[in-house]
Amino acid sequence: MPEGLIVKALSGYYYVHNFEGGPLVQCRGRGIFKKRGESPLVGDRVVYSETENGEGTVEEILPRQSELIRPQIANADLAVLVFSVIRPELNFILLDKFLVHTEHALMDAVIVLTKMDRIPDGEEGEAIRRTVEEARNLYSSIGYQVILTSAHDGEGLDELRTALAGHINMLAGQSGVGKSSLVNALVPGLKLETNEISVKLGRGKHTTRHVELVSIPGGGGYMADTPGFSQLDFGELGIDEIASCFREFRELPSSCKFRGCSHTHEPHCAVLQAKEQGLIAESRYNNYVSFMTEWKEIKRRY
Ligand SMILES: Nc1nc2c(ncn2[C@@H]2O[C@H](COP(=O)(O)OP(=O)(O)O)[C@@H](O)[C@H]2O)c(=O)[nH]1
Ligand SMILES: [Mg+2]
Ligand SMILES: [Zn+2]
Repeated sequence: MPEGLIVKALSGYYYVHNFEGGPLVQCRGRGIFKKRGESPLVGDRVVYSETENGEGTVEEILPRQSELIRPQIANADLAVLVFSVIRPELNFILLDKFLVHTEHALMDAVIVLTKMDRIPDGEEGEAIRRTVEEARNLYSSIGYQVILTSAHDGEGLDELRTALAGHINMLAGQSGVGKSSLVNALVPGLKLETNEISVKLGRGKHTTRHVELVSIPGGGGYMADTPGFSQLDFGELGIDEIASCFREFRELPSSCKFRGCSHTHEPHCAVLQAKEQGLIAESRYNNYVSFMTEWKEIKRRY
């Protein structure tokens, strides 16, 4: 029986993209799923059978690696963190916050800087280029790929395509940074609306916004058309999880003297020592401290 990937779910139908190509197959789920309390999700790899009317039946959900809730999607394994270099300007606090959340979700991340074509000449432009270089050096030294792009002149798009290949990708980033423009540039013929004003969803309100996966041509993987990580508080994390979501803290060769070390004042703290030695960047450390403060604030409120 053929295998494929669910790219869309709507009104009880699952739309399956066969890895070999061809049109989407409109499928119903097997009755047994309901009985077992299973429900196929966008992003699930499935085995399906073809029925006579040109439709199909999802027969089996292949083992799921992960499941995100907002947007609801299975097997998303790469977060594409989009920041523009100008308008809005690069925001390292937000970047580090996204990275905490992607690490917590066990997703790898690539950092995509957009609007490179928009950097002006002169002093302002030079300052921006310095910041971009700084960001590239810092985050690639931690182990994240950083790609400089422009949806307008095509800079970096081949590199981005290569990074996304073979993954189920999810975009994240503030509104206006160029997420939709980027997807449109990667997928010829697609016309996601740009300059869309994003509607803030009320907390706890279950507005179903269905997510769809767009296949990136040329074996380039899939991209979710709905951005993720929109609610970026630390409510779902434990206090000691924040530090472990900083990749370079987690990967230090030595460990702290005290278990449960908060890496702020304790003697023989490996993180503080690494910071002193310049192995951990000031900006990353400072953001860690402010996230810890924010975490305590949130817990106090609950
Ligand atoms: N100059 C330039 N403008 C861009 C680029 N990418 C996006 N924009 C503009 O930035 C605005 C917001 O883009 P959009 O894709 O809607 O951002 P989103 O909210 O993140 O989806 C639009 O006016 C785009 O035309 C780029 O690479 N270069
Ligand atoms: Mg958009
Ligand atoms: Zn420590």
